Amino acid sequence: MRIDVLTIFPDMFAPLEQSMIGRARQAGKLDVVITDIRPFSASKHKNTDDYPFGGGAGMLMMAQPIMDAIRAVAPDPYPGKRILMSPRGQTLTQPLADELSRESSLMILCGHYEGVDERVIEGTIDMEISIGDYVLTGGELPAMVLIDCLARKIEGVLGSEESAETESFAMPGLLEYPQYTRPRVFEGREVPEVLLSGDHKKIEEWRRRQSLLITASRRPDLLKKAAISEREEEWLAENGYLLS
Ligand code: 4F9
Repeated sequence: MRIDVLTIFPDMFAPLEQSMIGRARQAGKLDVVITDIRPFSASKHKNTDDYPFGGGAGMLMMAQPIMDAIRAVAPDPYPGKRILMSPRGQTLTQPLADELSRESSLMILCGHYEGVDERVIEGTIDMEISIGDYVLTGGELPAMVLIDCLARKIEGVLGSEESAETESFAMPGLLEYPQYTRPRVFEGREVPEVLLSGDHKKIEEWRRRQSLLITASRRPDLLKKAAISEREEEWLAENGYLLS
């Protein structure tokens, strides 16, 4: 997958050189190209922002530098989706990430200041994506969240064990059960006995029930969409969690 990122802060994308994403890029499984918008500015001082017509607080990203940057990196017609990270976009969910992961090319524009000249959006943006209902200083961190979410869907980016797990816990699903590693006792806290029993059927049942309880208590909204049996629903009710 090829991802073009347009930003006025290219150095913010250093985290994408680390860890699994860094390795995926090194291995040629993921091609992320960061383009600095500023050199495309036609103004003497390479400005990328200006005051909004009609007044109001803050500055807007100007159309010209962005449009010229897009024309430089994105073929026309564009073979994938051109995305603006924006609080007014559709919320990023696992199903949306799954859908986007099937594209061969994506372009991600990182908004800044108080927004982007609307004519950029009309002319070149296919979709706006938000990572949640909060305001940030810019779209760079949201872009990295989206890229991370897409990268782990690419074949060979995750270890084989992790990818297998992804399938059974794909969102919207149940939240993860508690996990423990050595030592058996840490600062007086013991690992639940069942996990040391070697009885795999019992362990699976314990884990499933823990997932059900944690999801029912913290995210009952997820539980309504999850595939759970009638018996499990009854068991949850016995434990004080009634699904309406
Ligand atoms: C973008 C917030 C996507 C949430 C961009 C300020 C943003 C954002 N999701 N906030 N610029």
